[in-house]
This record gives sequence, C-alpha cells and structure tokens, in this order.
Amino acid sequence: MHRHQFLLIVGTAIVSANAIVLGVSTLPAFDGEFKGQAQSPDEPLSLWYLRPARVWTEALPLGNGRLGAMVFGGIVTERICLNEDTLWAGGPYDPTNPQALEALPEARRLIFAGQYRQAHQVVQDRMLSRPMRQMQYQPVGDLILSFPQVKEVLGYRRDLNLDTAVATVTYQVADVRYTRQVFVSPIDQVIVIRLTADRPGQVSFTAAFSSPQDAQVRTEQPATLLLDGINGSAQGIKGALRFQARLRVIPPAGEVSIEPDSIKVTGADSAVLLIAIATSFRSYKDVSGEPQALTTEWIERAAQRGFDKILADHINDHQRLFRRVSLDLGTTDAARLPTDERIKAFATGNDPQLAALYFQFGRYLLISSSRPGTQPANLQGVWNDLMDPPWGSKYTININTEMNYWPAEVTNLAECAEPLFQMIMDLTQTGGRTAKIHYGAGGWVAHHNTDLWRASGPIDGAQYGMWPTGGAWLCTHLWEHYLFGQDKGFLAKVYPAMKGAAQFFLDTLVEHPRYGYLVTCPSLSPENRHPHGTSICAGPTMDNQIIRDLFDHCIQASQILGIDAEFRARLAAAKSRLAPNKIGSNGQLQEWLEDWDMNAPDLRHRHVSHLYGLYPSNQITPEGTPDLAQAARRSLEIRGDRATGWAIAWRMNLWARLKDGERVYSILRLLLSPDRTYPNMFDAHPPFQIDGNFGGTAAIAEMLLQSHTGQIELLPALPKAWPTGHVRGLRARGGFDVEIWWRDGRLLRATIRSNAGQDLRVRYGRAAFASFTHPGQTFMLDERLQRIER
Ligand code: FUC
Repeated sequence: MHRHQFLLIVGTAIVSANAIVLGVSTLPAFDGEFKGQAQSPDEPLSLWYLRPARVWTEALPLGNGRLGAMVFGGIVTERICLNEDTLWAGGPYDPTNPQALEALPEARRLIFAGQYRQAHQVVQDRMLSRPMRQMQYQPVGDLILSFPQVKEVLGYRRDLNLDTAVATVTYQVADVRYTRQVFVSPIDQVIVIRLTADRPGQVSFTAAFSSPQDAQVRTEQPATLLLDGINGSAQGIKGALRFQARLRVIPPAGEVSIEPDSIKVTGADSAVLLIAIATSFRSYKDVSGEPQALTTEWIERAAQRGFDKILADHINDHQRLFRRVSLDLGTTDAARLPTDERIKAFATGNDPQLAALYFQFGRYLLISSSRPGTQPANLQGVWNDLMDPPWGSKYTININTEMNYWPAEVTNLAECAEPLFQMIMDLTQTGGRTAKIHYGAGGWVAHHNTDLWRASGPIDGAQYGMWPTGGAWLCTHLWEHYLFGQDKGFLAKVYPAMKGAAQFFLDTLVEHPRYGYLVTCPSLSPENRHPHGTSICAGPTMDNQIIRDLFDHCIQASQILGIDAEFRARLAAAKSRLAPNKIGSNGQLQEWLEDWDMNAPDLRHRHVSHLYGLYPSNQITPEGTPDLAQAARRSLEIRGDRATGWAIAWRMNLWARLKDGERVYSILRLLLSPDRTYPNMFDAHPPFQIDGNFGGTAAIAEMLLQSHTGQIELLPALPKAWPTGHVRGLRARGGFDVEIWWRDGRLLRATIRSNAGQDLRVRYGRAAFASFTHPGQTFMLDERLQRIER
C-alpha cells in the first residue's frame, strides 16, 4: 500500500468537490497508521478490502434500482456518492429533424451506387437529429461525513455482503470498535447509514452535502440537512428537473447541533442517518413532480419505522430475488484473500469461487440498478459521479443496454427487466414520431442510443448513429421474456410494440438493386467501418438477423394470440425476402452483404455485430446450421479474444454457444483481471461500463445451461477449471427451473421443474430425455438423463 499516494488522492478528490462547489472547508485526510490485519467476512458472497477506497472504482456500490450509493469507507472522512436514476441533464425535448426525410432518397441512391463516402456526408449533414447529441446521466452529489482525527486504526475492513446488500466498515481506534453499515432500501426508498461504537458516547461526526450541480444546502429542524438543486442544461436543452436530497439524523442522541450547512453530532452512543432523494421527473414528457413532498414523506415514514424494521424488510426483499440462484464452483484458499488481491491473481491462480462471486455480483448489480418502476440500468447501472460521464452514461442500444439484460431471464431476475420493457413502451411513442418525420413510415424506430427523454433519432455522427435497428433489438427482449415465463397476458400487452417495430421495417425496407433482397438503407454494422471509408451501407448482416427475429417473433406471437392473420402473412412474405447469412472467401461469416470483412480497416474491432445470429439469437447453432456456426467461429478467430470489457463478455457468450468451455474460460481470465475488472469488481471498458459485468454473468450461465434450440442442454460448455459444482435456480425457455449437480467434469444429477406445463426435452452430451409435463411437476434425472422416481 502506497500510503502517501492514498492521502494525496483522497485529499484532492474531497477538497475539490466541497471547496469549489459549496465552499465547505478543506477536509483532513487520514494521516495515521493501519495496524492489525482484519479477517475475511463470514459470508463468502462478499467483496472486502483492507483499506478505504482511494478512487471511485474502489468504492462499493449499493442501490435499490432508483437510488445509488457508492461507499468509500474512509476513516476521517467518509464519502458516499449519491445517485437518483431520473437525474439526467436537460428536459423533455423533441430532436426530430424535418429535413431528414428529404435526404433519404439521395442517401439510398448513393449507397446503391457504391458512393459510400458521399452517402455518409448526406447522412451527416442532413439526416441526424437536432441536437446531434443526447442528454447525459448526472450525479446528485456526495454525503461527506467528517470524523475526529485519529492516529492509528486497528483491524480495518470494509465489505459488501451480496446476500444482504449491506456495506459495512469496521475498525478499532484505541479500545473502541467502530462499525458503519450502509444500505439502500427498496421498501422504504431511503439510503440508511448506521454508525455505532462498542462503547457509549463515542460516536461523533459532522454530516454535509456537496454537489457539482446547481444546488444549495440548508438545514432545518429536526436534525435535517437539505440539498435542493436543478439539473444541468446540455446541447442547448435547458435543465428542467428540480431535485432534493433530504438527510435526517435519528434519533439525535448525544449532542446534536444544526449548523447552517451541516449537522454535527457529538458523543452519541450511535446514530442513524436516513437520506431520501427525488426529482420532479414523472415521465419522459412530464417533469411536474414534487421532490420535496416525496422526500418528506419517505423520511417521515422511515423515521417512524426505525432502523431494525427498515433493515429487516430490506434484507428480506433483496433475498427474495438474490437467493433464487445459488452457484457453487468449488472453493480454494484463495477465497480468503481480499477481493482486489484475488482479481490480480485470478488469471494465473486457482480461484473458482471468484468466478461464482463475479456471477453473483452481476445479479446483485441488476437487482440494485433495475427494479419494477425504476429507470433501466444505464451504461453505469445507476452509479455515476461525473456531470459529463463517458458516453453520457446513457442507453447505448446497439449492444450495451441489451447486454445489461442478458442475465435477467436465465438468472431468475425477470422482473428486473420490467424497466427495459417500460422504456420500449415509451420509445414506441417518441420513435413513432421519428419514424414519421425521418422516414415517412408507420410504426416506430430507435437508433443506436436513447436517454431519459427517450430520444430515438440518429445521433453522434453518421458512422455511429445511422442505424435503425436498435428498437427492433430491444423488442427481442419482450419475446424472450415470454419464452422464459410463458405469460400470454404479458405477450398480449407488449405485442403492439413488437408489431410497431415490424411495421416500421415493412414500410422502410427497400429492394437491393443488385441482389433483390429487402434491405435496410441507409444503415451500418455497429460501429465498424467497411473498406469504403465509412460504416454507412445497405443491409448489414446484423440488421437482416435482427429483422428476421423480429418478424419471426411477431408471426409466432400473433399466432399464439390468435390475431392479425393478414399482417402475419405480410411479415412472412417480407421475411422470405431478407438477405440470408453469407459465408465469405475467408470462411468467415460476412459482416456485410458484400465480402468486405478481410479488407475492413479494423479486423479486430470490438463489436461482433454479425454474430448476433449466434448469440443472443438462435439463428446459428452448431447442430442446426453447422456451416454457419463454423463461419461464425472463423469470424471470432479473426476478431481475436482481446477487446474492451463488454466486447470480451460478448465473445464469452459466443464461444459458449459454440460449446467451447475452455475458450470461454480463457476469455473469462481476460475479463476477470485488473485490465477489465476494477478493484470493486466493476467492469472496465475502460473506463467503467457495467455491461461487461452483466455479459460476464450471462456467459457463466450460458456455460452451464442453454435452452435456445427447443431443448434444455445441461453443462454445454463446462471448463476443466470447474470440475465439481452445483447450480440451483437457473431458468430455461419454456418455463422451467433447473438445478444441476456435477462431479469430475460430468453431470451427476439434474432437477427440472415445469412451471407452465410445456413439453420438456433435455440433453446432456448424447443423452436425451423427453416428456410431457404439467405445471408444478418436477423431474429428477441421473447422469444418463434417466428419470429418478421419487
Ligand atoms: C458503443 C461502443 C463503445 C462504448 C459505447 C458506450 O459506442 O462502441 O465501445 O461501449 O457504446
């Protein structure tokens, strides 16, 4: 530990946030000594460390879907970064560009004439949204707790218990042990901090807020600290949100003094701090909410209920979701080390439990950043401390947002995807306008990004933004939700959104003059340049695959719902005219209609868009389409394993679908290394982007269970590194819950529960099992898939 460096960084970060923004005086750094080594926490599903966080990517994330908190665990100063998921820049806005439609025929003509650069220019100049960039996600600010100076601390430890979703900081000063617990309750909608000491009268601190927003701090009785602000303006869109953070110290035992901009507690036995945060956001088009009324109501209610009840309800509700899945990949001595040390050693060591922890951390992050009624998990989930974060911490829907939800169904957190579905419903509205104004089309469209205000047009630049298939990709999540849950009521509710997405393509696909296929134009293969100086093209492979899925899902849904026969026939006709997957001269799956792959400027590009057909889609499978699967493998080899966080995680899922467990595991070693995993286990793009966490979690599930071919396949990509293990609670398409035991690299036993009465087909290697089922029926199978009767 370089203590000197530690002091410097903590000092700088805190001073700038306070001194510049709110004028809070310089905070003292901890200049004492650490003595005595702490033990690892009892709960194996914990992240833990021997020192406070120096930087944000070492701090520990907590959240209830709507609120986020990052706990640094400092000794003299504690910094807790605060987020609320509707605090974005700007306000309701309509970025449609009425000039776009006029330019559309010209762009198409140039593309079909092979004049790609000229087409690019037309798109760039005339077809992008106004403004050309979307609004960014922003922080509320920090809670700063200042404690008395101390010379040395003993047995310092900070940890995050994934099973309880509580972060704890504990250390001893002289003969007093201090404990700080922090959690974010989904039931009471408050951030809760409890400070205790094992001797009476030892808890003293000052609580203050700092914020990079346009915000003011004040105090009021009883023991209340308030931060009132308005959000930032961006791209010429004025900040239209009001927000409030309200902190109450309860019960104000000991000596409490209320200063103009802070609350001071001296000599208390313990203290509980409650924080409520709200903005005036009500929907993407309505910002008339009452943050003050909301925070007041939440604080009053929580204060009355008291710490013990709030904590018990929090833990119950978290465990209701979290405990649905357990995963045991084996444990070695490495599991006793602090988490940051384990990340450094994973690639070269033997630490299977760290992979299980990474898997459960992904589930923990989804529960903490996306719950019914909240915003979907953005590029950083719900955690962001910057006013202008990388890529705006938005929703990038040409891979990243979808990847966030890859683990939702299979790892038994289906309700955590509800915010994504709600976002799709919003996009049908805003995207309907974009379809009409930019394309003169019916239905709705969303391009490669969206934000809180559900902007749906092409942005950022022609080579990134001119991609009309983002909304369609999102819609595949609606169908997958139905496949896993078999809820026809849900399907009936979301079918109009799927239909609207399909309608847009019926209206805008054009016949390719050379091939005769129906293609998207203009479009691109996210965000990869072809050999002709841009990414702009017609009918990239990914589009054909996504639209094939969308049409197919609509056809099946309309059959299940017994509606729309005529529309279904139109879809079937159009589907048969989409371009097929093609194998290029190098044996690769072509990324474009033309065999351009080997001449593209970046052969190792991070996006592997054309492999969408292999994962997440099931259009390409080793058994069903062996030639295409082989071509996909070739494309993966050409791209290589090394890439940014999410791109690595995608590769893992792809290799899992090719059933190469050793390859998946070797890529996991790249993902779970300091290059792509920060000390707090956040995925490094770099910088932090949460998609890699979720993609990695999905990939680990995909190694153990697959169900995309009408059958449940057990242990399809099990690596040698996990010879013996057990997983409980994974879900399979068709409405099944699956539990698997394995030993010495072979299946031992599996239990499959049918929830929806669908036919069951199971495979393990060459062994197979099939049966009719009725809802609630459970099947126990042995290592040869013979049924064990109970
Ligand atoms: C896409 C990717 C980048 C990054 C950004 C948020 O543009 O190409 O790598 O993940 O989204």
